[in-house]
Amino acid sequence: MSNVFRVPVGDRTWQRRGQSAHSPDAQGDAPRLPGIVAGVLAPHPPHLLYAENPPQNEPRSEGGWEVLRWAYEDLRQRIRAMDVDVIVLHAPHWITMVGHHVNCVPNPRGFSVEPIFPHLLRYEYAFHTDVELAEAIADQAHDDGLVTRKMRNDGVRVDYATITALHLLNPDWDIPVVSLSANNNPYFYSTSSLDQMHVLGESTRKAIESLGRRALVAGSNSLSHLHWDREQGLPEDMTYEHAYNHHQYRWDMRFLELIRQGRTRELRDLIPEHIDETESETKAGSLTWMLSALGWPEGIGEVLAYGTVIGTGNAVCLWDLEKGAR
Ligand code: 2X7
Ligand code: FE2
Repeated sequence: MSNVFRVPVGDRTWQRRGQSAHSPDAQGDAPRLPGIVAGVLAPHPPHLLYAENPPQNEPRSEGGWEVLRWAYEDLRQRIRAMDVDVIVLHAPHWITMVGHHVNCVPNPRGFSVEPIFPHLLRYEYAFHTDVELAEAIADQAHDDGLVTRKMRNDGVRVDYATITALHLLNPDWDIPVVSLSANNNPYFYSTSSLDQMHVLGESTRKAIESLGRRALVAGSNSLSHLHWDREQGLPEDMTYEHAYNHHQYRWDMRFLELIRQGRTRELRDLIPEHIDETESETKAGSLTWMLSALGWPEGIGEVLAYGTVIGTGNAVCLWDLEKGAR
C-alpha cells in the first residue's frame, strides 16, 4: 500500500474477501483499497434537515443555515467519489447508560421525531445495516475490554441525530450503515472522560479491517454547545442566528485552526479543554471515537464550513486518508 495515498493507520495485512486489495476500481483510477477511507465531523442539528425539505420529513421550511448545508452538499459528492461499502456513525442522542450499543437490526425503519423540536423533524426513515460489521465491532469492543451490547430490537426508534447526520451525508440512503450509541456512563461524574472512546475507535478500525470493508467513519457532534432557550418566530429566520457569545466562538475557532492545519496531536489534547470552556458536544465522544478510528492522522484535515444553529457552533470537517489518490 502506498503511503502517498493513505496515512497508515494500523496493520493492514488482510485483504478484502474475493477482491485483490490492489485492483483498480471500475473507473480504472485509484485502487479501491479496503479499510477506513475517511473520517468526517458531521453535525446533526435537526434544523439542517428541516431546511432541506426532503420528502421524508413532514415539516416544511423556507431554507436557512445554507453555508453548513452547502458544505454537506460538497461532502456528499466527495463521499460518492470515495465509493465506500459502509458508513459507520457515532451520534450522541442514542444515549445508553450501560455500555456501548451497536444497532444490529438489518432494516431499521420507522418515524423519528425530535423531542425538543418536533415541529422541525418528523422523519420517515428506512435504511440497511451492515449487520456483519455491526456484530464484528461489538465483538471486537468486547474483546478490547468495553461493555457492549448488540441491539436487536426491531421496533426501537432511531434517534434524530443519527437520522439527521445520515440523511445529510447520504440522502439516497443507498450505502449500508452501522450505528453506534453514545455511552453516557464514563463521563457521568466527570466533564470530559473520553478514554473509552479511544478504545472504541480502535476496536471499530480493527473490525473494519478484519472484514475488509471500505468505510467512512462519521462522528456526529456540534462544537460549542450553549444555545438559546426561546425560539423567535420563524425558526429559519437567519437574522436571529449568531454565536452564543464571543468566548464560545473564539474557542471554536481555536479548535478549527488545529484541524485546518492538520495538527491532530494538539487537537487531541485540546478536546477536553474545549469541552470545559464551551460545553462542547464532543463530550459525548463521537469526534474522539472517529479520530481514534482514523489513528489520529497528522497533516490532514479540512474544515468545509462553520456555522451556528440556535447559537451552538457546528463544523463540517473531513479527514480524507486517500486525498490525492482520486
Ligand atoms: O442536537 C442538537 C444539537 N447538537 C445542536 C443544536 C440544536 C439542536 O440539536
Ligand atoms: Fe446534539
